[in-house]
Amino acid sequence: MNKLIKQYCMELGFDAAGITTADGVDAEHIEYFKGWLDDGFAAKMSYLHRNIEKRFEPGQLLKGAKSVICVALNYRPAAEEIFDDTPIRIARFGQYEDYHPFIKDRFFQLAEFIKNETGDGIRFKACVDSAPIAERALAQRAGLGFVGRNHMLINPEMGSQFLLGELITTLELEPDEPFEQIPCGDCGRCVRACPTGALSFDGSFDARKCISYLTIEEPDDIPAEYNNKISNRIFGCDECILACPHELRGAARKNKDLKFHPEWQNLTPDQIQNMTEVEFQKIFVNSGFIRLGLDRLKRNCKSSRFSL
Ligand code: B12
Ligand code: SF4
Ligand code: SF4
Repeated sequence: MNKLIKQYCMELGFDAAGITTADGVDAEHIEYFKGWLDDGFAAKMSYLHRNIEKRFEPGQLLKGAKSVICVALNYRPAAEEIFDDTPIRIARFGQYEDYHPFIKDRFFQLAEFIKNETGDGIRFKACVDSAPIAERALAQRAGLGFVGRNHMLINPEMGSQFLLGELITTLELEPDEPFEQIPCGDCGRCVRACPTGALSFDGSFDARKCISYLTIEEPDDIPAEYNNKISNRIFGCDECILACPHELRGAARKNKDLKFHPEWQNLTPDQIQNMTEVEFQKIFVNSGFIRLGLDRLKRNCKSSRFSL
């Protein structure tokens, strides 16, 4: 059954799939996560303080859960799709249509496929990003990669430009071997590449300083001290990913169904400042920008940042 499921995941356009049990995540992850919250590193992401038990216990999200099917969707653009020196910079994942419904749709197809193979009675819960679930920890346990000093789940063959999703199920499946940690050792490229000092050599990560947090999650004004460090990044940041030597081997995405809009980076800050709500909805339809909203997008395009 595992082989059939993984084959079907590839047919659905995922780039890797692994299976783990629905057992709770190791206590050290819970401790690490709680310590991270206590240190204030989660900034204003209050939702991370809620549902802590669910986050580490897939069985709390689906009664009777036995297994978790973890998938990775490669979003690395091909070399010819990458534009430099654009007026604004958008993190690569943000240049695509919203990946949440995209992965969920494929999970619904996967669930149908499994039901057809096993008979009715099996139940499922599809999780992509927004569910309270420790995605990187489960993906590591399902054999998809290890967590690097940059906090990304890294697969030595793919790098880390991939998105994660989990299909929790009541079906009992043979779990894969967890991915063994590859030590980062003396390498600290991600730490040095981070424009704001959000990452530290000791492995800590402070979301309050992270450009991805400041441009996507921060609800209020962005502290002016970050202006020149954020520069023309208006949605997310990729520096700690691109600096990682594990990125060198990764191939470009195979799945071209996830709509890609690198041309958004040719919008100028002035065009965004003058954009109406109707124009915003039309340009960014079905993308992560809709959740950000036009007001915060304009905030991210403050002229003070572009003149530095
Ligand atoms: C909150 C969040 C953010 C926050 C905080 C980021 C962070 N590092 O925590 C912000 C807004 C800053 C953010 C940014 C980004 N995010 Co984000 N984010 C999430 C979310 C919703 C929760 C992550 C979380 O629980 N953070 C809390 C910290 C403590 O968890 P963690 O760093 O993942 O560490 C866990 C383990 O790795 C482990 N661990 C880590 N270090 C150590 C050390 C020790 C000693 C131990 C024991 C354990 C341990 O313990 C933790 C608990 O299990 C997940 C989706 C999800 N539901 O999981 C996506 C997710 C992690 N994000 C994702 C992405 C793509 C990004 C960005 C690359 C987007 C961008 N280009 O701007 C950046 C990357 C920034 C970075 N270097 O992490 C992907 C990552 C895919 C991958 N290959 O790893 C996810 C999985 C979403 C998805 N479904 O694909 N994100
Ligand atoms: S996403 Fe950017 S700001 Fe955030 S930790 Fe990585 S390099 Fe630093
Ligand atoms: S850049 Fe170096 S230290 Fe950072 S995650 Fe990659 S291997 Fe680890």
